[in-house]
Amino acid sequence: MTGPSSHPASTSLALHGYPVSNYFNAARAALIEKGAVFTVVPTRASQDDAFLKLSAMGKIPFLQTPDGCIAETVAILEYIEEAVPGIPLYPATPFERARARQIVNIVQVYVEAPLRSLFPGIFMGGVNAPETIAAAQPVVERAMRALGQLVTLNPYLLGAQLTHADLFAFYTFDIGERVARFTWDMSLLDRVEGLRDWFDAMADRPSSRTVLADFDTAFAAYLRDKAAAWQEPELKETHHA
Ligand SMILES: N[C@@H](CCC(=O)N[C@@H](CS)C(=O)NCC(=O)O)C(=O)O
Repeated sequence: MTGPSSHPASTSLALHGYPVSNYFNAARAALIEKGAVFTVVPTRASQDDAFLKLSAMGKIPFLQTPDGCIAETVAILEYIEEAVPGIPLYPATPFERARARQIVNIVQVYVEAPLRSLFPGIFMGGVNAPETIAAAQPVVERAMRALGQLVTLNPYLLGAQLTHADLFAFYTFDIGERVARFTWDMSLLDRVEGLRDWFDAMADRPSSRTVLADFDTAFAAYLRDKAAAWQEPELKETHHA
C-alpha cells in the first residue's frame, strides 16, 4: 500500500503538550501502553498564529504525525489505535468499541468539562462563582450515576481488557478527585462501588507511574506559579508516593 496511511507512524510521532494536562497525560499513556516509539515536546497552549496552524483550537495536546498534526484527544486516541501497532486499546466487537467510546464521551463532556469550569478557583488563583459551582454539580452527579450503570470494573471499566476508556477516565478522575474534594468535600471515586480499587490499580501501572511522576513535578510548579488555593496533601491518597 502506498500513500499517507502506510507510514510507520510509531517511528515518527511527537506528542506536544504539558504534563499538568489530563488530556496530554491520557494520550501519552496510550502511546506508552502501545509500546510506541515517540517523543514528547514540552508545549503550552497558545493562540499565536503559528501555534494555531498546528492545533486549530490552540489547545494541547496535539500529535505530530508523518501526515501532519492532529489535535483533540479523542481524535488522537483514534489515530493511535489505527496507526500504531501494539496491544489493542479498544475491544474486539463493534458494540463493545462503541461502549468504550460512550464512556470516554460521558467522562469528557459530563465529568471533565463541568469540573474544568471550576479549575480557575482551585488551581489557577481565581475564584469560582457560586453559580458556576451550582451548575457543575448536577451534571457531574448524573454522569457518575451513568458511569455506575455502565462500567463493569472486572477489573477494567469494560471488563478484562484495558481500553482507552480506562486511560481517559483515569487521568480525568486523577484531577477531578481534587476538584470534588475542594469544592464539595466529596469523592467522585466513592460514588461508584469498586471505582477506587480500579483507580488504585490503574495508578500502579508502569505507564501511570511514568506519566504521574512528571505530573507531580509539573503540577507542584504550576500550583506555586498560580498561587493556587489547592494544596497537595503531603502524603498523596491518590498517587503512588
Ligand atoms: N477538547 C480538547 C481539550 C484539551 C484542553 O482543554 N487542553 C487544555 C490543557 S489541559 C488547553 O490547551 N487549554 C488552553 C485553552 O483552552 O486555551 C482535547 O480533547 O484535547
